[in-house]
Amino acid sequence: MRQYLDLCKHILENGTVKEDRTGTGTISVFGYQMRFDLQQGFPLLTTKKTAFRLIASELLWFLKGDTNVKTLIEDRNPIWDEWGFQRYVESDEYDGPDMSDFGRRSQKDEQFAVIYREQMDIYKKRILSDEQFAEKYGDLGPIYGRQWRSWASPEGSVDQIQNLIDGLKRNPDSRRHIVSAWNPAEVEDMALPPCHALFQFYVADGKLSCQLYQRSADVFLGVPFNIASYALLVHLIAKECGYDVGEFIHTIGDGHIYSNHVEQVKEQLSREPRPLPTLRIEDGKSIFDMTYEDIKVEGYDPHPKIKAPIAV
Ligand code: UFP
Repeated sequence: MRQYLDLCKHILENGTVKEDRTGTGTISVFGYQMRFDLQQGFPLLTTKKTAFRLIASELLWFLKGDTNVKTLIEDRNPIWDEWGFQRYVESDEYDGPDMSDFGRRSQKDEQFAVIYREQMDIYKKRILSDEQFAEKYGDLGPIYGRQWRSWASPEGSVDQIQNLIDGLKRNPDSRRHIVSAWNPAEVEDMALPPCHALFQFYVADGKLSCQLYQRSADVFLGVPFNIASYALLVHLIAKECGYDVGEFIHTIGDGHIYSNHVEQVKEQLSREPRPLPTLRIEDGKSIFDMTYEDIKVEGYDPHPKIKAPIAV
């Protein structure tokens, strides 16, 4: 994963100090591209331990068209917890302690962090036990799952993933194998406007490739997940359509390192990358019916985890 370390180095050396929505501050570049040949191994970061189980569970959740955090909480996957929680604490129904700006405050104020964790725990337990509550406060709005599987149209809805699979089988040479999560009419209603906004698939020599346009990329926390998630998507779609895997091409818009991740990034740059793991997907299931237990990485031997605060 030299490609990833090169991106980190490129930002540290060429980036501009830039303010951002979360108030954390970043070093940022605009426009960057990485290529991963998926025949050379599965691109899961080896310079820090990266939780593949969470990545697989989130991708399968997108592919099922699900937009409710309940499924992820059932999978013990915390990736979207903050976004669901935010919807609840900003609603009229919430009457607990003040949770405004909980992301930043819980990082700076240990006393507040304890109360925040308590409230988050209550929220998650209620999502799991109270169906009506989950329907109302677990839903993250028309995010990826909705746009991928049922983009609203005047005639009903468009299943972009099914269309992609059908198109790749029927007409591999087409230059129109595109899926967009960026629905301008609905961006306002989403818990988080899509970061991985649009992707295109491509078939040549029996191999399937994908290029992603990611408008905004948190290089330390988000990007290792995004790379592995799209590499997995290529494997899944390739299996479904009967192709070998080709390349994943990752094109980034605003690529940034948050100011409170700089030390962690430098720590990673001091580590030597290790051989990439490989991926094994159980046979016999459609990609829409899989669970994360059907997907395994093998031979993954990363350097230890590196902790860093997330900017909400
Ligand atoms: N982010 C990623 N990858 C993702 C995702 C979020 O890097 O898959 F969902 C980061 C990018 C940015 C923040 O730091 O989350 C989103 O903020 P904004 O909408 O202001 O770009």
